[in-house]
Amino acid sequence: MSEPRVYHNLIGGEWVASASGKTFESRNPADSREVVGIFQDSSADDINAAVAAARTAYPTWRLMPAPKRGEIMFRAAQLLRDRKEQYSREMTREMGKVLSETGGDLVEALDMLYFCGGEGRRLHGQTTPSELPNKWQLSIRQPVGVCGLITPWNFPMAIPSWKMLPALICGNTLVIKPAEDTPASTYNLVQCLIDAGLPPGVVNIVTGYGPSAGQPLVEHLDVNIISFTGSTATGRRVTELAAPTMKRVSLELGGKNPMIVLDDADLELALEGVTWGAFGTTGQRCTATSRLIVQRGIAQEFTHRVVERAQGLRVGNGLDTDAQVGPIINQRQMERVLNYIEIGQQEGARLLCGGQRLTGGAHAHGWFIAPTVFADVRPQMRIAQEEIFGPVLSILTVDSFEQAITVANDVQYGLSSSIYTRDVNKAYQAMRDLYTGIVYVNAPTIGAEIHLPFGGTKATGNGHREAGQQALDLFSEWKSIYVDYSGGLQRAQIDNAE
Ligand code: UN1
Repeated sequence: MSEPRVYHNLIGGEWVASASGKTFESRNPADSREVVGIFQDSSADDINAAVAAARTAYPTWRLMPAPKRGEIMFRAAQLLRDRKEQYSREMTREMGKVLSETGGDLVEALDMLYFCGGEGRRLHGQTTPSELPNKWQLSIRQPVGVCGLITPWNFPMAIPSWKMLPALICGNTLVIKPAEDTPASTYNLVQCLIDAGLPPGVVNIVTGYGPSAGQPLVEHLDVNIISFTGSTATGRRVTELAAPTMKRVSLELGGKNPMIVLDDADLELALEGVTWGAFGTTGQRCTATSRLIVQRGIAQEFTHRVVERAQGLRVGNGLDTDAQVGPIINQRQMERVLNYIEIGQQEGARLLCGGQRLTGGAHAHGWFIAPTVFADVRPQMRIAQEEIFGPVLSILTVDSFEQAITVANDVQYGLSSSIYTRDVNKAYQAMRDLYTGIVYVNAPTIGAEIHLPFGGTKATGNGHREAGQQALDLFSEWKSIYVDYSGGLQRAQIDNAE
């Protein structure tokens, strides 16, 4: 095995070691003997230098015409496409998910490059008539300044792209702190931008842990926006830390996403959907299907078929083309998932399959958990309420459509939801009544596209949305402009009332 690469922080266009000289290792979750890379263990000094570099780059970047900023993204997209195979492999080594999924993660970043590149020629505002003659008015977006971006490990390239690219196209500069488990993919995406002509200091990368590197970024007086994706508990902490500086904070947090399957559903389709929604990405998506709410008439048969599917899934190293489900990201997270499985059993749910760590053979050195299904789950059990973030599906049985909607909504989260039915009236009622940021009909809870807003209600966030044109609202301030070409003082209507 070759020597692991040493990655440096990117500050003002230079690759630099952390001020303290400390580093940390990122290891392959499918084989923890393998060091994927060595990264800088950064602290406030490094964050301060990176924020200063972003601030220095800001005046020039702000004034670069937005279509030109977009052209850099189009060129970067071409490079990213050319490097897809290599970068996907590197992503599987650091994050664990299977190659087809890391390829998809990269494609999501590619889509975002094209989408935001295109926004460079739109960034639409409004023009409106005036109350007065010979007067013209419009609204435009202006950038906000320096953005601090803190990203999670489950989408190592897609989520950094969701945050970086809208920030950049609006004319902001930024500092990104990627998750300590998966920083390499952020480097790969940024390398494409640099090779495409991104000026120094516009994007700065600082790696490290939450308390030592994330916190000083959140608290920094010269950072205008924080965009964070992660757990609800950390999101709450980010809000508290940012509050004294009055900066804008966007949070993308947990989910406990339900899939409803009614008696009249196409069961084969629903089966495909729940298998993918619950066990794709090893259940480590904030959109993962973690509750299956089935109507009583089909509950027994459908549960049986779900278990059969779950047992048939091949768990292994994501680089192995035969594997369908990869490992859990790290030991701590694996133990957390196993702990939830224990809680489920103590609460009286019926464990139908999985439930244990896989060891020996190809699993000997990784963090693998067998796809797990619980039945007889009641709505108030912890495994029906709390985000597990692993390959664990809780099945709840209900008597009616109405009860299904009530149970679906009765959690603290509101990211994604789904319903399988052939009844068009029920489908429309569900679209109206499921109180989540994303609703799917006859599709699982995962698979959002980047040109629609992404985010959730309640404890899933704080009202902002990522992706889509809504992402631009986070990264810009509106400016309304009035131009009077009458040659005289015209008082506004409110100052001129009869
Ligand atoms: C996440 O898990 O944080 O909708 C993002 C999806 C993906 C993104 C998930 N496009 O499943």
